[in-house]
Amino acid sequence: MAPAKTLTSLAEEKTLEGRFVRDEDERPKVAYNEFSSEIPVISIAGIEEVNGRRGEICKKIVKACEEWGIFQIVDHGVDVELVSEMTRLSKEFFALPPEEKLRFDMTGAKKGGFLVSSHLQGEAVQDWREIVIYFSYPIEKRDYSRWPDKPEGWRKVTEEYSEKLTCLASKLLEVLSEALGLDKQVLKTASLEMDQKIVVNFYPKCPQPDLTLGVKRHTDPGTITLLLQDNVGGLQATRDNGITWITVQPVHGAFVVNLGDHAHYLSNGRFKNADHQAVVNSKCSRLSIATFQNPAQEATVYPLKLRDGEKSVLEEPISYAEMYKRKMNKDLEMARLKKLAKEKQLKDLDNTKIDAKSLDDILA
Ligand SMILES: O=C(O)CCC(=O)C(=O)O
Ligand SMILES: [Fe+2]
Repeated sequence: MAPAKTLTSLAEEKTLEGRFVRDEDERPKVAYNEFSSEIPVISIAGIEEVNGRRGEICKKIVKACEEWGIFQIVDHGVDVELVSEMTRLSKEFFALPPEEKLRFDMTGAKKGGFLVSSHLQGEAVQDWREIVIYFSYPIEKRDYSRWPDKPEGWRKVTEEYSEKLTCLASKLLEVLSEALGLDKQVLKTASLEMDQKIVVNFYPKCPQPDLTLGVKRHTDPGTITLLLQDNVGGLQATRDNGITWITVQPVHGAFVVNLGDHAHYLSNGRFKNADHQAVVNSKCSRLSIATFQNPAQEATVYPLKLRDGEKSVLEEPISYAEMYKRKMNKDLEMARLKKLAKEKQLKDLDNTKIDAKSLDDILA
């Protein structure tokens, strides 16, 4: 049998395998390290002090949600030591030999584990990344057999990290709920029992980074995502439908907060769902840890409040499962149309050749 292949081995090759090469219009437009400071970095120290800093912090968060659907937070209270342990263990996992990582191979719809790229959307081109996924909440749905047992200490640290990040996400949802003129628990309650999924992304250095993406352009489907990134850079955002991009400046100890489709719909479009992607580079690998807070499958997706005369962005209330299905189908349809357009282009090119040939015949 051929030796098991992960991306880490492909990183040493001179050229990029065809399955990672993106169409020209999808390729990176801005460098991984050309940082922009457009995304605000907000200190949330004192967020709980109703008669203190809370009002001022909330204003900044809400403005960022209306403009970008992305902001960064510092002074969030998650222990630095915990964050650095989580990072260390993640790096150690990806440095394991391929056969060790592939013991947790997630292909075949297994609930959690290791994947090369993420080929979940039935698309032809793959992302340049390796990932580990855990489903951490609700607790009774945890399947520890899908959590890596190496490196030592992984489970304990991950459990603690999951818990702390759920609390932090809840605090942020309270702010957003109040900003919508609702009681602070409403946004969270709308998720029924909130799910949490952690995706650890490892992007090995890439032989031809200009031709590919670490994660293709997307919006996260859920409510809110807390992303921890190292100091390399690669997260990019657009707010003009992919025409211009900015690279988010890595800030040590910060979490990047992304709003997802669920929050966008519940706020009736007032909050943006962050349109983003990750690019890679040829110099070094990059690590990011995305913690997704998602509603339960049966939670209802519909604006929580409509002002007088305001029209809903959704025609009817749907379940989160239905919202997700429609999103996936739309992605697949886009991929199909793109493929058709490409085939037509090739065919037209062939016909031009035939036409030129007949012209030669006539002239002969
Ligand atoms: O690694 C990053 O910067 C982005 C990852 C991401 O968008 C995701 O995992 O959904
Ligand atoms: Fe994302």
